[in-house]
Amino acid sequence: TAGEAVPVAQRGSWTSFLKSIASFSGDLSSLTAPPFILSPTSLTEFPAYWCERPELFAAIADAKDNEARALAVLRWFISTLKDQYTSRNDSMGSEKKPLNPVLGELFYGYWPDINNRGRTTLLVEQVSHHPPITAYVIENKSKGLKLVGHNAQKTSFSSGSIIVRQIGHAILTVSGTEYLITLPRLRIDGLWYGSPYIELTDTSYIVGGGFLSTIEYKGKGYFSGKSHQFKATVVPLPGMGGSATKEQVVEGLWHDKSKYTKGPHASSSATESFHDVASRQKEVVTVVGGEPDGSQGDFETRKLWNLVAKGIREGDYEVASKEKSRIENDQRQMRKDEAAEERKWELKHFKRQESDPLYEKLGKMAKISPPEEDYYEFLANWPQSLVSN
Ligand code: CLR
Repeated sequence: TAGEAVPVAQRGSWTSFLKSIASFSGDLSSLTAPPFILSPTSLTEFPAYWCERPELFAAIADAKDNEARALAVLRWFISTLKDQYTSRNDSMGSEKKPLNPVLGELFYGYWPDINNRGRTTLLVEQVSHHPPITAYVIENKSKGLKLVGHNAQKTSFSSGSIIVRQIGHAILTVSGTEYLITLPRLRIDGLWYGSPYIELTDTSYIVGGGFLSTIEYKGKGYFSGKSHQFKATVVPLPGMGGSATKEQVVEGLWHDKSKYTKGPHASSSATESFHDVASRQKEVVTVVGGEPDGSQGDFETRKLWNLVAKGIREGDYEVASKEKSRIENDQRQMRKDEAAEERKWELKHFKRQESDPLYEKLGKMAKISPPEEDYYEFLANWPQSLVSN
């Protein structure tokens, strides 16, 4: 039945929320949703999902040749999907509506150096509010690894589901070699019952270092009867020095296990496993304040949203919505003041660039569309508290 998972008192507002999504496309973040579906976490925290298995990230640097490195990048990428797309279901029972970051919102953290994997640092800034755009950097300096990216979403509604097209891309640099990473499309199902969950669809790409990985996503009933299926095909790019292997295929479930189904690792009598997400515990990021003394500034996400998050967690929605309105009013006032004084809000860590030559160059090799995208250049100004910690 409709709204099965919705508290009885909120069923009416859930139905009107669904109606408003259905007759609307664009920026979902601005729609008012009933309390039961609110998450206490801002979208600025989401880039941490890229590195919750830090040793798999570090392993990219240890690969012995281009082919092994392409597979290591793919393995790390696949390992992030469970955290990116199913972790709210695990921690909160369903997908929820994250807090909509304010312009200039910040999030800093790190994963410690354990077993010589190196220390990995994270920096996130909300670089646009309308539409919401989040830029981030994840760096493991001792391994020569850096991931810089930004993301935004275009949403639409189709036969009862929310379709989310991800805008933006990431560039992974491995000691001077660049990989372009594009992002899958999402379908949010389970809305009718009030228990949303994500299925990935379409195709995403990883291209660089002489190889192209094409990752196809399917839900129940395509390659098998299970949810969260993927099939990744890894091929050497023409004119990149050649490789003995023509094509390798990996298939499985992105939130669980996958194995090689074509290529040298699959041809032996015992097919090798490619990845098993459950074989490693995820490690949440350690949050660090960006102020010189290591405390959090007013725009750092956990401090900014503290009372809203507390209200949501404790079911005190009156406090939550009062605080949320206060933050939004402050924002409106800031924009007004800027307009009156003819100045613009200045980003702290990034500079927007109209086009990204790396995206164009690498994207062309894989015929990725759109052929051009903008990007946010990292100004390489890590807060001191994060560097020396
Ligand atoms: C943000 C970038 C991350 C991956 C990711 C995971 C979940 C996505 C989120 C992105 C964007 C916002 C999102 C969310 C799931 C639900 C939420 C699409 C892509 C929307 C705005 C909320 C819909 C409301 C229903 C849940 C009721 O790397």
